[in-house]
Amino acid sequence: MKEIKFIDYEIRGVNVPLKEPIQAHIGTFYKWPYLCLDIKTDSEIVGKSYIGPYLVEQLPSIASCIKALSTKFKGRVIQPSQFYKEGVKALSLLGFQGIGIYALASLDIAFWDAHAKAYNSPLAVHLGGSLKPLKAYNSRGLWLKPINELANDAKILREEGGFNTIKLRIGREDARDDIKAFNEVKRGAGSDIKILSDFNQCFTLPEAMRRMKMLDEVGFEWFEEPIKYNDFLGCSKLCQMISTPITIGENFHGPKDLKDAIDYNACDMIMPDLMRIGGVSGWLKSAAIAEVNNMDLSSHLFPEVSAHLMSVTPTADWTEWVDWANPIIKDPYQLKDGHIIIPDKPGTGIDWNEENLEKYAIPL
Ligand code: SMN
Ligand code: MG
Repeated sequence: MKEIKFIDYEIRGVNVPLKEPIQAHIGTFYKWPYLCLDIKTDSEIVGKSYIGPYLVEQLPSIASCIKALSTKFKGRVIQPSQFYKEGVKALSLLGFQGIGIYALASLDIAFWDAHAKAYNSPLAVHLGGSLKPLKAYNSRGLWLKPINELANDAKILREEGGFNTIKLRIGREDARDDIKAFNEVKRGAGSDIKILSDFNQCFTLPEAMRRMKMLDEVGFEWFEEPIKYNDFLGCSKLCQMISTPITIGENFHGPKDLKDAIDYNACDMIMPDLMRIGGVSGWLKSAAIAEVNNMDLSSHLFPEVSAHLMSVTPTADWTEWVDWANPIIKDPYQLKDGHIIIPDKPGTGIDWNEENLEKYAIPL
């Protein structure tokens, strides 16, 4: 074991082109923005993290929030859990939600990476887990695009990682088109493919009631975010009437939101997002809450660090795979038979592809 001190940090912004544009009810994106953080220590160890806060124009405000929060920790021995506790306390004056928690997550992930590196362990092992591959679904496609393209896309998505599960974005104007889309995915990827679905909050509650009843028997493995993300009461009504499991969670800002959703019976399963839940520390607290509530937990985006965390999540279900950050990662994570392989390297195993960080750089 080695005690290491946090000395300084470097933060870089990038906007990375996507192989295929994202077309969802939350928007159309051709590029995906990231903030890449390097925590410098008094040793050779550098803690690294990335967050992807959706809105490229907000990167500078989040970067300045990281700067303000980081001053608390400078010159101190890195203790991620203690730092998280102090970070949350600091946010009580800014607000626990939004860019404050994104900034805290960015620091927290990098501190945990450095801490695991100081013990020369992969993060998953450092936290008490293993390098066992995690079952994953492919989520990097099947957007709200012409239905006649979905069969071919689904075949490609299945084959590129040996996946048996993929996610389809739904909530088309005509519900019959969602059913057609489902059938096209089955036709292209094979009748044994499992299909998750995501509405991305496109309905009002009455619309969701009508539409989800029509789709309930189609065979989707889950329905994701049918209505506004924080309408827990509305979600609980949907859970009462729909038999397909309903999942929410990518918009939980911190573990308290996750607890509230469970208390409301707002979902049948949950899917926190590493950035919004508060990084590694926020995740670990959420995983404990999920465990005592017998609630299956899947991950949202950030497949690399999420894979480490799913390894220590008692109710771990699906790890979401997207390859959007691959261009900025030196050795992108590998897939095998529909599973994500955690690299046998100290920390998270994330190092930068410096050439592409420069190529896609945007000023902060
Ligand atoms: C999603 C995430 C990021 C961009 C578009 C859509 C989606 C998901 O909600 O769960 O993957
Ligand atoms: Mg979603």
